Amino acid sequence: MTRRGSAAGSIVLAGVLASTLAGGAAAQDGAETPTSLTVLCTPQEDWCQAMVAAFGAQTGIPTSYVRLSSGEALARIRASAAAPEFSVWWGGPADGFVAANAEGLLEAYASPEAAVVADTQKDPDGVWTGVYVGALGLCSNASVLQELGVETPDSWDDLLDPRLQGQVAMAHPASSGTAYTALYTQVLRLGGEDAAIDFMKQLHNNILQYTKSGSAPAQMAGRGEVAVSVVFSHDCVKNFDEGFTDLVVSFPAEGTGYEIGGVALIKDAPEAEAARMWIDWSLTAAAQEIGQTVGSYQLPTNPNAAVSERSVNLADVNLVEYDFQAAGEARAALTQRFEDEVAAQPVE
Ligand code: S7P
Repeated sequence: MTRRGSAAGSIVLAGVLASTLAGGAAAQDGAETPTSLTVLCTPQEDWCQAMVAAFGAQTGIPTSYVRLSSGEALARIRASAAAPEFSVWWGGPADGFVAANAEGLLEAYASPEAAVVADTQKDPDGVWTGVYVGALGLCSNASVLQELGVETPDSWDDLLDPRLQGQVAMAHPASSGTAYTALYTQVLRLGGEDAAIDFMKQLHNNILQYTKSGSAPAQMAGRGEVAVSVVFSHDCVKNFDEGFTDLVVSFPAEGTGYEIGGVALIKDAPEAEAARMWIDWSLTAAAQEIGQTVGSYQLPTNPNAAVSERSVNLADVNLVEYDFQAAGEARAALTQRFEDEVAAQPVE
């Protein structure tokens, strides 16, 4: 089921009726119900819409959102730090939250609902809390691969095949949390930033385009514009289900990265009470089951939430030991290196 709102990018749910203030979304005792909430939302547009609609209906708080990729979100929070535009940031890999926190842009909030979330999926100081998990995969167009005579890739090195020149798409790590996960995965599997940049330089020869948003490359593969895209596997599944039936997911056998999608309170949030209510609610099982109603099959962090059969089974995937703190701290310098040493260079 896909629910769509009236406007792309931002919607306001004016005049929604309050139902029960239950399930992790109650105003504090004696406090008046907040009058508005603006969410900075990083996952897919239809998931953002479904989330704000459900939260608004449950709490009676008119809730709006702006959808931005991780790097753009970080830049917007930074730019509006003196008078924050948003109160809560929901979604996007946790290393983006670590990077924001390093700049003093977030405020710790240890939600009582976070107790059920594994310690490995939340910041020990309550700066960010995991709301979903997803694995980085390769999303290929089977027909295009067949035309090229190339097998479905199941290794990072398979992407360097000269027959794939101009046939690979991924996002730019500066704008996209997905692509930054891909870049930092190379650091972890190859043992350092220099080796990661070297790998990306080789891959650059096969890249058709670096997109702004992390999921756009899956659509490019779906349309047959490229043979392979580097995306979170759930974004490949979503595009398959939406009609791009040539798509096939695979995982690099030597190890792939993963994300913990986070939620955090923005420093000096203008709607701090409503933002805390959003955080509490987004950690409940009911809220974490909304994604699958719009074809977003990230794994919930609340162990009581139902898991879709369309979600990846992480036990089947060889994951690198992703260090979100180190990845977040390295983000600014490493994305600059990527821009200077990889993206800005001509194809050899
Ligand atoms: O589409 C859902 C999702 O893949 O989007 C988030 C992603 O980081 C946002 O897009 P960018 O790569 O453009 O930043 C993921 O957290 C989420 O799983």
